[in-house]
Amino acid sequence: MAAAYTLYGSFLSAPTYKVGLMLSLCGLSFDYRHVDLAKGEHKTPEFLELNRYGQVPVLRHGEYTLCQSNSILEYLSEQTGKFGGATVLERQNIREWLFWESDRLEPWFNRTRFFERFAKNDPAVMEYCRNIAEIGLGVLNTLLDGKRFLVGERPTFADIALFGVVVHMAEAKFDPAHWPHTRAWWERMMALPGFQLPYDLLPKADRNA
Ligand SMILES: N[C@@H](CCC(=O)N[C@@H](CS)C(=O)NCC(=O)O)C(=O)O
Repeated sequence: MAAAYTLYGSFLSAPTYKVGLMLSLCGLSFDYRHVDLAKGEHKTPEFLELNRYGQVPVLRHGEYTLCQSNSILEYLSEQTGKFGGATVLERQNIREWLFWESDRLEPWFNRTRFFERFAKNDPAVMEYCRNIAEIGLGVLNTLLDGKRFLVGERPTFADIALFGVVVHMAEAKFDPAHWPHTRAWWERMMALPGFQLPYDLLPKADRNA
């Protein structure tokens, strides 16, 4: 029998990992469809039917076909009642983190990772992206000082969204030793039941639950 959830993505993709991690931490099994970005499978007419932006991840659940990882995390939190905020302020705080991440961290961090792992670019472009990512990592580290998780005492899907990016610190050639509060939070994330690292969690081929 098909699982209720089908995740389309790539094992190399941080946004795919965010969604996979959320599903895993919620104890939800899912079918997986590998999308080969190198072959351009995300730009085929069939895939553009699933995601008009031509990007992974996509999550299918019943009649819904969803894209944009942070938005999918919010959906899964609503569906499961897990990893959400307990109050209006906590829910706003989660959204605040997600918007900040999409603006100040994810694009710069992931481009830096891309340059280091897959294809070098003009050194000035690489340095520009790395510098902004480092400022973002500094903000994250400072705001984690004295806190167990980003919002309150419990993990929320804001933690899952941010973790899904910074987990690739080594591939982006950022030294975790520079950000000790982030490193300590990282350990707390890894201790959560159902936690898996990206390459353990995401298959390299289609898989049914
Ligand atoms: N904001 C999007 C970003 C998704 C994204 O950048 N996906 C990358 C893979 S990590 C992708 O599909 N890139 C191909 C492209 O943009 O053409 C999300 O969070 O889902």
